[in-house]
Amino acid sequence: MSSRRKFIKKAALGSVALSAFSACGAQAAEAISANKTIPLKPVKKPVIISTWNHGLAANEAAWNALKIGDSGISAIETGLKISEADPKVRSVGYGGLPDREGKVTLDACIMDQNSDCGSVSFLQDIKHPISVARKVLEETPHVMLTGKGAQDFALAQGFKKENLLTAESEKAWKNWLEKSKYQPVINIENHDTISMLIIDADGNLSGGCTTSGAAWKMHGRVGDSPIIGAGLFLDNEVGGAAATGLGEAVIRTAGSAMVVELMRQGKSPNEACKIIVERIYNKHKNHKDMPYLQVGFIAVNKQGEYGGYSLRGGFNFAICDGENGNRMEKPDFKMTWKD
Ligand code: SD4
Repeated sequence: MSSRRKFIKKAALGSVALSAFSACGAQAAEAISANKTIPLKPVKKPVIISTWNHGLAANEAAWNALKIGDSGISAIETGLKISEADPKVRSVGYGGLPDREGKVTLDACIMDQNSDCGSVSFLQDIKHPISVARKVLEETPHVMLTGKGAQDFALAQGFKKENLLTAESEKAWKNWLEKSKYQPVINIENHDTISMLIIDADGNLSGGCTTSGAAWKMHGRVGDSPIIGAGLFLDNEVGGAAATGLGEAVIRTAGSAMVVELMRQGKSPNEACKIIVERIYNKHKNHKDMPYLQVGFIAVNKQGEYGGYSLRGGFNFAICDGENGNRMEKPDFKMTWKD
């Protein structure tokens, strides 16, 4: 392409991008403290929704990727890598809290508008599991790679081995070792997965999840986050959903897939998330996990409506759209931690 044609194409892209992308610039990326009623009307696309406070920085990076013309899954990867690289985020990637043997083991998955997906689980010593998951999608005939096989694949793809256990996380593990009591501390103490959904300017969906999983888990434990249908699911005809919280409960109920199926039947994202949280509550109300059970879902539908709901209070998500900027919202929840 001649440089003049390239320039014209870029300039044209720029004007489309400017109109669609004017609202979520770097300056807009300030947390608006929440409790804002989530609109039931569609918001202007693109829409990026991510779990928890660290979703704000991830959204901003994903937004900037879309703005320069990257695809939805590239934007997912770019956004989630921010949390994975941040040692202050003690629940994802580098700096994640380890298992009971002091090993940081990571789970991640990614899914695109064509329902193609890639996933890694029980991956060690690789800083960006979301990028390895994307390579599984693009470079293999498979959906999931796990453990040493996932690590060998990552190394063959040019990823480097790194020690992901920071001094802070090692200290926290040593403190835990003193009593070695296993009780998952999910969604409190800031131990939180990042799950992200994007609906791009053309209305196409993509999504991803990445996590170090439950702190002090058994060595080899895999949660919901790398499991398509549990931690993440989307159908480009309908919408997408993603989870955070006690992965075992989300797997038992095929949580994210069920949220999408309810949206297919006409439920709004908020309603669909609420119905599945109620189902999880009903299945677990007499279960041994109930005292520490937390699950939260985010969802977006094809029209650009979004929502979320959690079992217990404390859950929030970052949302960035074409008209309201990047901000935090707190969805409704069923009960408090005292209930
Ligand atoms: C897991 N769902 O491994 C993840 C943990 C999580 O907020 O979401 N924490 O079970």
